[in-house]
Amino acid sequence: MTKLYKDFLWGSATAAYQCEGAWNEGGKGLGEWDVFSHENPLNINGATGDVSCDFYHRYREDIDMLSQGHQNTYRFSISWARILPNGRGKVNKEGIDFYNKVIDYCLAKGVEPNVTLFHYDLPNTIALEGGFENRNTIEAFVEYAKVCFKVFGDRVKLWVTINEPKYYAYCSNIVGNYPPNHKQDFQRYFTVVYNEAVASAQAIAAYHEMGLHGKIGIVHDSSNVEIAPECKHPEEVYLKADMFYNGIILNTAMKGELPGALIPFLKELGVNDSFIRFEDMITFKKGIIDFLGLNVYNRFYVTDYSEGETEIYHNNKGAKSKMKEGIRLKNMYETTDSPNTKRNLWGREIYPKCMYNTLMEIKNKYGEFPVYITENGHGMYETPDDNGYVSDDDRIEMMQGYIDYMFKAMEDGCDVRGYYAWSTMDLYSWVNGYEKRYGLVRVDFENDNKRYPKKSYYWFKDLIDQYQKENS
Ligand code: BGP
Repeated sequence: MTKLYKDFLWGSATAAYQCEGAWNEGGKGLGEWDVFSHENPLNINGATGDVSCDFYHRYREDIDMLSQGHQNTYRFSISWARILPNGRGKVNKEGIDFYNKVIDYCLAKGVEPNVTLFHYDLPNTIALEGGFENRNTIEAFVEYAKVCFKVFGDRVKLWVTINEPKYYAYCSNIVGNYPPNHKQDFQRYFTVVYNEAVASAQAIAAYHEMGLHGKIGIVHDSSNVEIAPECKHPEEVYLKADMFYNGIILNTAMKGELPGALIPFLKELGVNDSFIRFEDMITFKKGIIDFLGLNVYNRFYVTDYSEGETEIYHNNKGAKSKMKEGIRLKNMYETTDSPNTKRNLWGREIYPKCMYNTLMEIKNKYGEFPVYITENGHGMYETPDDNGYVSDDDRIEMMQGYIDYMFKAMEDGCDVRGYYAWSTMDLYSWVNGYEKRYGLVRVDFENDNKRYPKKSYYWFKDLIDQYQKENS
C-alpha cells in the first residue's frame, strides 16, 4: 500500500430495521416495514425484523466486537418511529435514551458514530399519509432531524440525512418489492426522489444553521453508468440512464441545483413535473452536503432499447430463481450482460472496478468532495463449520478487489475519507430475509443470536492494521 490518508476511518455499517429487533419495545411507534413484514403477501420469504439479531439488547457486544476488530467507526441508523412514534409531535424519551447509550458506548470504545436519519423505515403514520410522495413528509422529516441534531449533535460529528433515496424510491415504486409496493409508477418514483432531495437539503440547511460542530451528507447508491460496446447511441443512452439513476440526487446535493435536462426527460417519460416548486431551488442552494456517502455494490451496464415495452426484473429469491437484476425502459435503454462479469446468486453484477469508475466519474463531474464509502459488501449463503466458524473467502476476495480500486482512486486524486463494510454482523436483508448474509460476524439466528466472527472479520482487522502501520 502507498501512503494514502492518515485519519482514514475504517468501520462497518447496519441499519435500524435490519438489526435492532424490539419492534414494539421501548415506546417505539409502528413502522411501515413492521406492517409490511407482518401482513403483506409480497413479503415472499416471510421474514420480519421483529427480533433480527437483537441489536437493541446486544449493542454493547456488537460494538465491542467491532472495536476489537480495530474498526474506528460505526455507521448505524436511527429509527424515526423510535424517536417520534407518530412520525411528528410527541418525542419518545426511551428512544432517545437508547441511542444515547449506543453513541456513548461507541465513544467510550474510540469508535466514531456515523448516524443516518432515514434508512428506508418510515413511521407507519407517515406512510399512511403517502410517505415521501406527500410534501408534508418533508416538514415531518425536518422536525425529526432537528430533534436528533439537538439531542445527539454534541457527540455525533458525522450525519447522513437519507440512505439511498434513489434505490429506496426505485424499489418502492418501480420494482414494487418494498412497501408501499407500487410497480412501474414513474410518476410516484420521481415525486418521491425529488421530495427526498428537498427534505435532505432542508435538514442539511437546518443542521448548518444550528452551528453544531460536525459534518452532514447524503448516502447515494453509486450507480455509475457504463455503455456496452454494441450500443448504437452511446451518448444519448448515457445521458438518459445517468439522469434516471443519479441526476436528481447528485446534482441537488453537490451543486445545489436540478439537472438542466430533467424537465424534457420527465416529459419523455410521461411524468408530470408539477412536484417541482420554485422555492425549492433556494433550498437546494442552502442544502449542499459537506460530504458524499457512496454505497458501492455495482454499476449499470446499458445499451439501447428501442423495441418493446418497459420491463423490470429483480431477484429476491436468490438461488431459487434464475432471475437477474435489471430494467428495460421503453425507447430509452436496457441493462445488459457483460460476458466476463460474474453475478451473485441474486442476479447482481460483481464488478470491483465500479469502485474506481464511480469515484473518478464523480470527481470529474463535481470536483473535489470528501467521500466516504458508506457501504460495500457481498451477499452470500453460508454454512458454518462445527465450531460455528464461517470461511467466507468469496467475500474477502470480492471486498479486497473493491478496496484495491478505492486505493487506486485515492492515488488518482479522489478525497476518500473512510470505508464501511456492509455489514457489521448478519442481519435482515430487505425482503430476502436472513439466508442472504453480509456480516463480518455470523449471527446464529436459531440459537439465541450468538455471535461468531468470520474469516472476513479477521481479514478486515489485518487490513486495517496494515493500513494504519503504513500511514501513521
Ligand atoms: C443497500 C442498503 C442496505 C443493505 C444492502 C444490501 O442498498 O442500504 O440496507 O440491505 O444494500 O442489500 P440487500 O440486503 O437487499 O441485499
